[in-house]
Amino acid sequence: MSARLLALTTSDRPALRFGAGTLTYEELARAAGALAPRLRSAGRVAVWATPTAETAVGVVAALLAGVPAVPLNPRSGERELAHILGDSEPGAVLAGAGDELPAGLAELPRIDVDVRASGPRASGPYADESPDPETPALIVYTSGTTGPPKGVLLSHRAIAASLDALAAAWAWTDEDVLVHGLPLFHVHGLVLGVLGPLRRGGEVRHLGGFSVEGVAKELGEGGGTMLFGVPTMYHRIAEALPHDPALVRALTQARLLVSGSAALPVHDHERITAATGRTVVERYGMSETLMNTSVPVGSGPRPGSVGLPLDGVELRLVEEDGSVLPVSDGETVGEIQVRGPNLFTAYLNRPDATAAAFADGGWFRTGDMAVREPDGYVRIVGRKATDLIKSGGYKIGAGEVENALLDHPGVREAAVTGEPDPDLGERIVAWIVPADPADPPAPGPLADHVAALLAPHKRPREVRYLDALPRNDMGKILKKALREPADD
Ligand code: MCA
Ligand code: AMP
Repeated sequence: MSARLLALTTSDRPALRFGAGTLTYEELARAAGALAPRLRSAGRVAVWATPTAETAVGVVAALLAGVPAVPLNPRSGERELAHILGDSEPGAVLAGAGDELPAGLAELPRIDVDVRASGPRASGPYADESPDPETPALIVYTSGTTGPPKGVLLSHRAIAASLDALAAAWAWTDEDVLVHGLPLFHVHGLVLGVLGPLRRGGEVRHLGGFSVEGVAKELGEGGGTMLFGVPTMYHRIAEALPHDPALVRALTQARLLVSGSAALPVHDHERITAATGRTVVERYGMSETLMNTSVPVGSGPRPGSVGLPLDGVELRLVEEDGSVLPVSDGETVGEIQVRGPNLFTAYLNRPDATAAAFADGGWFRTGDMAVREPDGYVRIVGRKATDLIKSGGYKIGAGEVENALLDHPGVREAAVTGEPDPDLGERIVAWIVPADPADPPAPGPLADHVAALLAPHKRPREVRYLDALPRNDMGKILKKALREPADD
């Protein structure tokens, strides 16, 4: 593993393309090199993570400076933003010159990222000398079942190890041009989707935002070789394929189509393969572990499987009582636990949660339930916590949405569940006991309320009204009972 995370060179090959603007490796090195010295005293820097070159340059500058970057969802609501800022205590916020920042960031010194700055070539620990691989590179926030999101500390070591293991599984090289439209405040879009190509010396073309048209254009005539997306994106592609010959051609030409962040339904796998002859490769990861498994490139179609452990990753399935499953029979279900250089360092400020996340021997408990086929391939069958919802590839804790709903004056009681959704995988459903049954709050304002406090992707897509929530003798809400009436 190279000590340096990024392949910053003097080459005039393209590194980043966002829309019409391209930065070569030389330009990236100069822009980030100009910015990095201004960050060294910041302690940590927040990055207003719009899907732009400014975000990529800001993160690269922070890496060069050896300062952890905290990517912020630019659609963060006020409560979520206040929590992340209070928890991570950044010394400055990086943003594009034209970005309008919310009031919650007003107290923080602002540094505008100039992607055309031409400072000295990158200098500092990551250009001149071997960094300490344990240096934190990123702090990425991820939801739990209850409470506010936790900050996941990711080191240079973990990111480099995971990206190199993916490169081995996917034959990913500097010749690859990666196309995607993922948000840049999570591991998928930022670590795999931006740092991945930059580590290989290849190129990323970001669509600005996901669209089927953008994929067809950049993978087709644009010459993209790889596509990364969440299942919702592949579902939308599968829907469009029958009416879009240019999209069929684009996918057929691509070297590698990768899906992750949630399970890609077999039906969507099959529709894409039937239309293009291509198989979508699934990989399985988490903010805390980066990538754990992947279907190796060239292994043939394995819809429904997340493949084999990546290089360096140890994986085991564990029963409820902690005993390790000795069988690979494609039937016996256990929790996936992993160990390896790809793992995070800790949850920021949460030694309790960090300790609870590991079993003896340094095994991380993923909470994902799976079976192992006789040939070692892993198939995820569910999740331990029903209070974690995956919607559009975003992990959302039922508890944080419930707390936000309870802050609405029209809500007396609230419970949140996830229900199957053909597009989003799961959609958030809010079950509400109104404060005034004669005048219940309408679904739209409730969704807006959650979007404004937390983030738009955490808003309920459906609201159901009840006279009382079903509870057991202890007063605990019986979420299973909430699902049943809707199924009738
Ligand atoms: C809608 N909008 C609103 C409201 N309603 N804004 C404020 N208040 C409201 N009430 C806005 C949204 O912000 C958005 O704006 C637009 O309307 C559409 O919103 P929505 O319907 O939520 O979007 P969508 O079309 O359903 O999005 C689907 C998506 C998205 C594009 C697939 O879910 C997505 O980008 N998912 C990726 C998630 C991801 O990267 N996960 C990785 C984490 P606008 O259109 O302007 O944005 S998992 C991970 O990292 C691990 C390691 C892994 O394994 O990968
Ligand atoms: P996050 O905490 O947002 O990083 O999401 C991590 C979770 O996404 C994992 O624990 C899994 O539940 C889920 N996940 C990621 N990739 C896959 C996949 N290919 N198939 C099924 N679930 C996945």
